[in-house]
Amino acid sequence: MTESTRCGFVAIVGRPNVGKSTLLNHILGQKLAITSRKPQTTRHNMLGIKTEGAVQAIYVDTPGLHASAGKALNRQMNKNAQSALKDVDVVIFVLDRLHWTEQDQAVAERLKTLPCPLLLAINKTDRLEDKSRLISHMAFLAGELPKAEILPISALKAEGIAQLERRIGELLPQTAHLFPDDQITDRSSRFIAAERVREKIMRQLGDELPYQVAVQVEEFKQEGKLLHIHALILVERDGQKKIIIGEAGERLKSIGSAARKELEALFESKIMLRLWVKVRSGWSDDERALRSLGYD
Ligand code: GDP
Ligand code: K
Ligand code: MG
Repeated sequence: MTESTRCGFVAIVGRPNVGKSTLLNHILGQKLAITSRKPQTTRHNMLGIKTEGAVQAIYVDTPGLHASAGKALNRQMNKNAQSALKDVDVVIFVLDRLHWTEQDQAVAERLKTLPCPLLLAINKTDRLEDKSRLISHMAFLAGELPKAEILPISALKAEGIAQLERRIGELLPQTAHLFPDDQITDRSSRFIAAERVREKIMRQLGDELPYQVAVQVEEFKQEGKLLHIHALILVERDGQKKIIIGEAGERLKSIGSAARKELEALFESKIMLRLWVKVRSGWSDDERALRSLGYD
C-alpha cells in the first residue's frame, strides 16, 4: 500500500463508571476490557489496538482517576492513570450524561494543560431523561474546556461511535503502524483470562463483595483439544473466601462456568477452568504483592 498511514495513542479517561471500558469494547468490536456496575472494576492500563485500513488507533483504557488515594492499590491506580496521559495523541474524556461532579472537574483540570486534541464524549445518552438540557450543558462544557470537541454518544447502544472513531482517525499523526494489523492487545492470554474471572466475581457478588480481590492465573496450557486454565483468587479475609465459594460451592461454580463460556469463545477452544480461593491478608495494601500481581 502506498497510501500514507496514521497511527497513535488514544487515552480514554474519566471518573469510574462513566463507561470507558464499555466504549473501548465497542470500538474494538469485542470484549477486551472488563466492565461492571462497580467502580474500580478496571485496575490496569491495557492497550486495545484497532487497525482499519490506513489508521491504527492504540487505545489506553485507564483505571479511573480516584479522588481519594488511601491504599497502595489506589495510589498505584492513580499513577497509572496520570502516566497514561503523557505521550498520547488524542484524549477522550468520557462523561455520564449531564452529570458534572467534583471528580469530573478534577479530571478536567488535569486535561486543560495537555497539548493534544481533546474529545469530550457525553455517554449514556440512551438514558438521557431530559434531552432539551443537552444543548445548555454542552455550552457549559465548552466554557470549562474551550479546546475540546463535544460528541454525545451511547457506548452501550453503539450510537455516535462511528463519528467518534472517524474524528480520532483524522487527529492521529501520519506515521507507520506500531503493531501488526491483526493484533488487538498488548496483554497476554493469561492476563485476559485472569481479568475475565475477576469480572465474573465482581458481577456475581452483590455489595457484600469488597474490592480487595485479585486473580492470578497459575497455569495456562493447551493439551490436545483442551486448554487448561488454573486460577487463584486472592482475598483479604476468611469471610470473603466463604462468600466467594458460597453455599456448597455454588457461587464459585457459577463464577467458573460463566468465565469458562466466555473464555472458550475468546480462545476458540474447549477449556478446563479450575479456580481456587486463597486468603492472603493485606495484599491490596502491599506494594510488593501488587507488583507480583502485575499492577505496575
Ligand atoms: P468505567 O468504569 O468507566 O470503565 O465504566 P464501565 O464501562 O465499566 O461501565 C459502567 C456501567 O455503565 C456498566 O454497568 C455499563 O453497562 C454502563 N454503561 C456504559 N455505557 C453505557 C451507555 O452508553 N448507556 C447505558 N445505559 N449504560 C452504560
Ligand atoms: K466500572
Ligand atoms: Mg473500566
